[in-house]
Amino acid sequence: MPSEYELIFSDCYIYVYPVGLGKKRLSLFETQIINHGGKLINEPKGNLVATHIVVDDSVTQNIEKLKADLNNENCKCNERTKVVRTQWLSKCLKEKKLAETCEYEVSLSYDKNIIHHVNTKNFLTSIQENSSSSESVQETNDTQLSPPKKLKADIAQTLRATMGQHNQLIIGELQKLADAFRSSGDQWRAHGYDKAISAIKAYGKEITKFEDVASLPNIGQRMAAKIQEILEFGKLRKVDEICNDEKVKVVELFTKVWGVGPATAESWYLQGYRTLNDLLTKANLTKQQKIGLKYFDEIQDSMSREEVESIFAVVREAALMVEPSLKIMLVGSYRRGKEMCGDVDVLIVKEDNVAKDILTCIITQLKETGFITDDLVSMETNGNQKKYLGLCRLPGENCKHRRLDIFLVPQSEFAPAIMHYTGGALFNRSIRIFAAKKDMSLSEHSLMGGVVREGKNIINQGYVIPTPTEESVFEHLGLQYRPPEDRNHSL
Ligand code: DCT
Ligand code: MG
Repeated sequence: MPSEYELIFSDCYIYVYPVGLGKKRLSLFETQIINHGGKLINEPKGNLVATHIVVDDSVTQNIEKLKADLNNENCKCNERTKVVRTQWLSKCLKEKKLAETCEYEVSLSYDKNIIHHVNTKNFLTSIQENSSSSESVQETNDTQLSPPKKLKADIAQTLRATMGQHNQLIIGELQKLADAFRSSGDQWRAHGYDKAISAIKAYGKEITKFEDVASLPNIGQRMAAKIQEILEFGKLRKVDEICNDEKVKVVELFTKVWGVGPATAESWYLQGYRTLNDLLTKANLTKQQKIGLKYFDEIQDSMSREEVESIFAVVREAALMVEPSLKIMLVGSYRRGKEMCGDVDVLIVKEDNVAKDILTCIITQLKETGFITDDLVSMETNGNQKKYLGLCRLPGENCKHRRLDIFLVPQSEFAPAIMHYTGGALFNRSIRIFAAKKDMSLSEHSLMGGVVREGKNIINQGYVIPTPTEESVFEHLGLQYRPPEDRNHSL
């Protein structure tokens, strides 16, 4: 047990009743109890009597089920056992002492059906069977039995099993808020949560207490306090408030439709639309939004790296038939090593002197075979880079429609382009901000030096810095090279 923890629960035998908690909150509470000297009652065969049973708020709505479960399984109780809400745990952790339970108790009339008077003989036998020889057996009486310390091996095992889960729980809660703020159009707040998530991912160690996050970059006092709340309660009250709000839920659903931004989603909400079916039957939809709705489920679904590779092979073959000198590569989340990808991002690099309208030829080819099924966006930026966004489907009965993005760039822009389309979005954003601080500017086209800004406005574009490789972009920025798999969070 790490020495910096206060041994708040050293005299407690606590059963955390799992119903309504979810795996991650359950494991978080159990770890906190163990870290703070408590013993868990989680073995159905054990004869330990719980001093406390910790339950989720929702349990109070179905006390009969709680009673039945306690009667049937894991836990032994007696008249002194306190059934308390999770907030009691939080209060103890906050005050670093065993708090009074009265405010948090769940009334549960102990009839004799749920009280297991423990047979002392069995209990002692079980202690002797379970404990290591060096651990002493405490004196007991038959109303309040004091079981021995839980085996160290058990504790270590529980801690191992929960490793990594706190960070996931924290990230999960913060992500819910980031998504809600983003879909409501509050990009500024959403970015704040993105940056905190990024910092937690970059931290790379398990977060178990406030001090772990208080000094991390991009995590201010208020964010740290939210993380502390998650560590204590296993969830954020703000998530419940915001994410359970009908408007937020509906707007979030609508912004998931391809081609729908926060303003449109909100106006649909204000027009009284609440479901995807309302949109389909009543809303005024653009061509893209119609496609987004038609393939809503398929687009939401992410795909394996193998599927990305199969789609890429089809695009690659068509592209090489159009122009054999092209360089074709997978970028986006695939290049960053993600196990599951939201879409297929393909970068095609052409020699600067190749003139023909390559992208149109490739798309025509892929449509003729039925591989590309729907167009979303086809565009040209700065007369040079070209972009195609659409939907495709591999042959075969069970194959789903997948989002396919193809970016065509000239060789002279290769390095900034591959960096941009590899992403991730947050990494791109932070490296651009970093460049700006050095009077440079980084885009998908180029790295510029000697840029002069007045506030947000660029008053002198500066000059193009030659960057033949990604490494050279990092070098000019004075940064150590980061391989794509290390670009899943901000700088
Ligand atoms: N990009 C960006 N800013 C954005 C969106 C995208 O800089 N707001 C860049 C970085 C990644 C690249 O474009 C491809 O974008 P997506 O396909 O949307 O993202 P992804 O990282 O590939 O993730 P996913 O698996 O969801 O496609
Ligand atoms: Mg992608």
